[in-house]
Amino acid sequence: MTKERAATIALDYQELPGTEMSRQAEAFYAAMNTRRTVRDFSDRPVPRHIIEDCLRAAGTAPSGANRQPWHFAVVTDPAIKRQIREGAEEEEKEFYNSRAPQDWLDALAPLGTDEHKPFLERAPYLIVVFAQKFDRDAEGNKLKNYYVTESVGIAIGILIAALHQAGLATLTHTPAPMKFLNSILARPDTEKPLMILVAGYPEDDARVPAIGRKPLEEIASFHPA
Ligand code: IYR
Repeated sequence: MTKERAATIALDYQELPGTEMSRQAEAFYAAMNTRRTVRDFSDRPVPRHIIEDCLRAAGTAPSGANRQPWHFAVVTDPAIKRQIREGAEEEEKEFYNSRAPQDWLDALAPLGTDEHKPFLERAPYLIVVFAQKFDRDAEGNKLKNYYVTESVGIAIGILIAALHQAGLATLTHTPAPMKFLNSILARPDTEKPLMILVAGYPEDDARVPAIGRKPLEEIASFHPA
């Protein structure tokens, strides 16, 4: 069987003048550098169209074989939020009281986290991100996806950046194991929950850990220097 190449279209691209390029790069870094992981959320509502646009942005992520192997389950219903909180706190209680080795607990100490997750009910949005290990073709046959975790990770990164640019606070929350989310949200077992992205306004008196970021010299090397 011969494989046909996909049809192509001209790339929509506008080169930036050098000064504008520098400005944009600097401004984006400055904006992203104000992002903090927040745990003190306000219950103020956020318009749904804001979340929708941020999800559209997430959906522009590159993905293995362009399979776009992500699903975002967006929860605002208080009863579903309560169920998610109960499921998560059950796992977290296990984690903090027995499952986590001491070195992991020590690593988490600066963050001040524990098994109580009130933000799962208080924040206006819980975006549960599922990775689709398989697709279904028109006949319902399983179709393998590729680089699924990488692809969904990139989409989540773009989603976090989009929500931050829209002026919202986020928290990446990963209770483990997360299988309970498939049943609460009626997602098929071909999908694996990767994370709960909590989104909303921060509480007026929100506080965050006094921790910093590694400098460029520590996170990058140039060849040649
Ligand atoms: N999932 C737990 C523990 C936790 C683990 C890591 I690694 C963190 O960076 C933060 C928390 C919790 O959410 O409390």
